Amino acid sequence: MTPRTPPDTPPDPQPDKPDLTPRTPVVLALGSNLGDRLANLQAGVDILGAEPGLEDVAVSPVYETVPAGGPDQPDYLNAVLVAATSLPARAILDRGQAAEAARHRVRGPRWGPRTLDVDLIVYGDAISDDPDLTLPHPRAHERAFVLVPWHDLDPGAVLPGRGRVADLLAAAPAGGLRRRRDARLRLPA
Ligand code: A4P
Ligand code: MG
Repeated sequence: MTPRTPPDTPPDPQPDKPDLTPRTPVVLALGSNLGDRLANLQAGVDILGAEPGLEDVAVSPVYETVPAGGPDQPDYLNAVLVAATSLPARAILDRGQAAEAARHRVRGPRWGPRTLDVDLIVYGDAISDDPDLTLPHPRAHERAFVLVPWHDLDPGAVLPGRGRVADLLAAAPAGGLRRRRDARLRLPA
């Protein structure tokens, strides 16, 4: 006979289940040198974090940086976001490109000015030479505007295949970078 449960009996307590979803550490770099640069970076952070999939998000201080390469163009604001994700790398790239589109980015000359650039710097220890998604980002190791804010967030960070960010930083061209203490990014709403 099936035992009858009285209607007022509470359900068996469920032991708290650990969340076993695998998470991959990710690092994204954001840059803007057109329009309201800080608003563009903030929109990038907000759009990246708007849907589930990025956890433990942290955003770096903001830096004013001299353009690297490309035509004559205004200075950039740059920042870095780190997180842990359950999403595939491609989905993160898609989110970054959706954020660029939302800020009406127009693709001009290579390394030219832009309202918002979102680059996927590192996805775990993945290494890929796919031109649509090269990992780690092929120029991150030599760019102070990526390494400095990343190091601010994680002084022990390692760039797969390249070594410790602290060491890369020592070798990267110094200068052309000024911390903007008056400009701060909020975590995604
Ligand atoms: N792509 C491949 N791998 C990646 C990746 N890891 N992350 C592909 C993001 N995109 C990746 O990108 C071109 C193509 O790269 C995309 O189709 C994507 O599938 P894009 O954003 O359209 O063009 P881009 O950003 O001009 O090209 P590129 O070569 O990625 O430029 P960089 O290296 O990002 O440099 N100076 C300062 N101070 N601050 C800056 O932020 N940024 C740049 C852009 C140049 N100078 C700068 C700054
Ligand atoms: Mg880019």
